Amino acid sequence: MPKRKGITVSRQIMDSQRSHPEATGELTGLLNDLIVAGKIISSEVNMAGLADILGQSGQINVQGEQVQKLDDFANLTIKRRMEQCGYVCIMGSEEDEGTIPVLDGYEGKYTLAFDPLDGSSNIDVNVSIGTIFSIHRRKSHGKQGELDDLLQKGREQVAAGYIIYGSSTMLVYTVGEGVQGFTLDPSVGEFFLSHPDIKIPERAKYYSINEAYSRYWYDSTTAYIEHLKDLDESGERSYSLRYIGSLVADFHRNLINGGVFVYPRDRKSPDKPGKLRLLYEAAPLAFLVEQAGGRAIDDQGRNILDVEPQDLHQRVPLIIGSKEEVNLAERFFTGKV
Ligand code: AHM
Ligand code: MG
Repeated sequence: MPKRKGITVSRQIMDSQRSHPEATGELTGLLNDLIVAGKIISSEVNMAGLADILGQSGQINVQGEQVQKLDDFANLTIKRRMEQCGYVCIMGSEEDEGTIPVLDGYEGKYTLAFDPLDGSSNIDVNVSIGTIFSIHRRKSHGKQGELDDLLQKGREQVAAGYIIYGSSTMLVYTVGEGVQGFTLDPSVGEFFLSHPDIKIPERAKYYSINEAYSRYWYDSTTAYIEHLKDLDESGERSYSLRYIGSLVADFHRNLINGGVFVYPRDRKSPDKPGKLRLLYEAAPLAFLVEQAGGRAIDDQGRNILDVEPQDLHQRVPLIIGSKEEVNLAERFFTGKV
């Protein structure tokens, strides 16, 4: 089906459902409900300063970090809407230690893993933040879903995406047929197709890494980043550094303009494989980047989509972005340079 700029996201989702005669409409329903949750969060994010909702709630989340009020709001908004949507059987959220059941009688055939508000350290300072989501088909046959339904490889995702609350609110998603980007027109409350068939530039303009941790980097990380900082053959500087500290915002910029984002493991916490979580941060973005022509690997050169999840909140070193730069990183990280 042709994708015309300006069509609504519901039209686009319906069109992609029509090209699959076997589809039951459940994924369409799920995405539509998730989008409503995203619009509610977007409106709350925009009101944050005014509504005096900013600031920390004082609670500590399962990752041991301070939970901020908007995180709570986003988490609750998604849980409340999706537990009764009838399309999911179990959920996992960055903010909840265990799995999240759905209401009795509303069990559906999909699972939902999400980071309700990624980039939480940026909430108070008006910097872009976002919601990341990952959808799988359930495997178990009981009534409620099980943890194992969530612990599936990224490769088996049915859909994934994010909503970024930035200078405008955008929804970027894939159902495995390319990547579509929509911009929210807040005056009518609709997402309109603004970025059809997004392709990430093959060469990166930017690299994104937290350089403050460089003293703890392993040699492979240092060598790779030093290589990026070197002048190219013509004596020019090839890259600029951009690091927002919201994965979703760093990823979005790199997706549109070309870039590579690196969050490696380091010497400070050798037992911790980086910071980012596989199920609701790395895997959904890996699905998107692959659909857009890019790549995502861990520091062993493994495709993120092939990493077997063992735990709901599992962390994974992440190298993601433009194909050529990820190929280059792979050579450094796997000792082939
Ligand atoms: P969060 O989910 O609690 O917001 O944490 C994840 C965030 C990512 O958005 C971002 O890329 C990373 O943490 C930044 O971490 P650091 O401050 O260590 O560079
Ligand atoms: Mg996060």
